[in-house]
Amino acid sequence: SAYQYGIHRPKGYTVSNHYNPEMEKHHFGPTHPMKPWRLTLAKSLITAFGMPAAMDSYHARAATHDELSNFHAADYLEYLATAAPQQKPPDGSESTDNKFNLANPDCPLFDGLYNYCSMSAGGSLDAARKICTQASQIACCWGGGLHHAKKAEASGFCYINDIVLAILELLRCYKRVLYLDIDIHHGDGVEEAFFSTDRVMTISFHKYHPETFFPGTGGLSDNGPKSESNPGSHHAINVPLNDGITDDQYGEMFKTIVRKAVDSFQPEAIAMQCGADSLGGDRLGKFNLQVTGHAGCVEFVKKLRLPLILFGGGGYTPRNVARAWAFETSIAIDCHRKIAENPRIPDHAPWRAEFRQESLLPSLEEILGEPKSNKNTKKRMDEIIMHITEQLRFVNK
Ligand code: V1P
Ligand code: CA
Ligand code: ZN
Repeated sequence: SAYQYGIHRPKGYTVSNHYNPEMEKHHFGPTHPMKPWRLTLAKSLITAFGMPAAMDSYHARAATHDELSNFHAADYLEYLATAAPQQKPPDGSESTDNKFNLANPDCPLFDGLYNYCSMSAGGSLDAARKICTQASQIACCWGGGLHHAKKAEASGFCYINDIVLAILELLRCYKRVLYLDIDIHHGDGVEEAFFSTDRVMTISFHKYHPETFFPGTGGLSDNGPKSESNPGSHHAINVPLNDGITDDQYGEMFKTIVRKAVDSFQPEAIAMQCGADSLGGDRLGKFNLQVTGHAGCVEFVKKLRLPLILFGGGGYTPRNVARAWAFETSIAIDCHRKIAENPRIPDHAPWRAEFRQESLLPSLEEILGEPKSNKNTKKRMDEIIMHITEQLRFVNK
């Protein structure tokens, strides 16, 4: 099918894909929204359209305990590696589980948890190393992107922060790294990890509604600890959005803000979390983005021609998550125009019936049912851009 679609290696640069299919076998529990099986569907589309012919595919190894300890606390890792699945905290009493925020409905202890986490991180670390040695110019790790994990705490379906680990690796060879996060949730774990350095700028776009929407952080004026002595001051950018944002509005915000940030910060590499829960019809998300709108952000970033890692992240309607990450892979290898011309999912795609519509790029109505009403005003979007423009005055490199 690579032949059928005319898919070949892009000229002048190399793309790599870092993935361990063992990840698919892990289950958070029957009612939990995080389904590693969405990775199976993404793989189905990527292979059915013949994309592996155009990139270097690496079987991601598991990250070592030592590698994980570059960010995470030793006692937390120790506990993650040894905690028994389904362990219930004793009634009413404080337990170790509470200390690390484990064994709650968001972050259950499941069978093989430590393996799952270390494979996710292994892929992201491999990706970062290929970017460092310039063996790849774009590296994809759709099994990564777990942006909420903290140094010694699990949070929001994330246990190990593979993104922080990968950025730490990038910082060995690049002076400044820009982190972009289009998951519908605030990228709080990554933001916090780099609060005190001016070598990483973080920008998260997210739904912000502190009382009702997880994690409740990431307001427009939350730009990290501000002090004369903190070089990281002003380097955390937040774009708080409301329900129902559309492709046009989101794309405009994304391009305007990223363009300005790149001009001021002058990054040498980019790490981008592509959480697909910002798509319309997501089980947890509330935005109206289509696959083409979501992927338009990736295309814009690719055109900056900086070394780039693409991570997965959230995404809770598996068939659409798979569509987004497959189409974004096609952008990386520059065959998205060919695929958009004939987006019909090939007959031989594994699990084809699971995709419901035949198209890789179904319309908003097809993936959404009813679109959410758009609660984002032009006035508020302008205020956000104004605030960020002011903030960036402090960041001239
Ligand atoms: O809202 C919460 C917690 C529960 N409240 C006490 C606060 N948790 C959310 C977590 C969302 C995590 C998103 C992760 C990511 O950014 C990156 C991978 O996408 C939550 C939700 C929700 N609707 O926001 N947890 C659950 N739903 C949930 C539902 C069923 C079973 C387990 C968890
Ligand atoms: Ca985000
Ligand atoms: Zn999310």
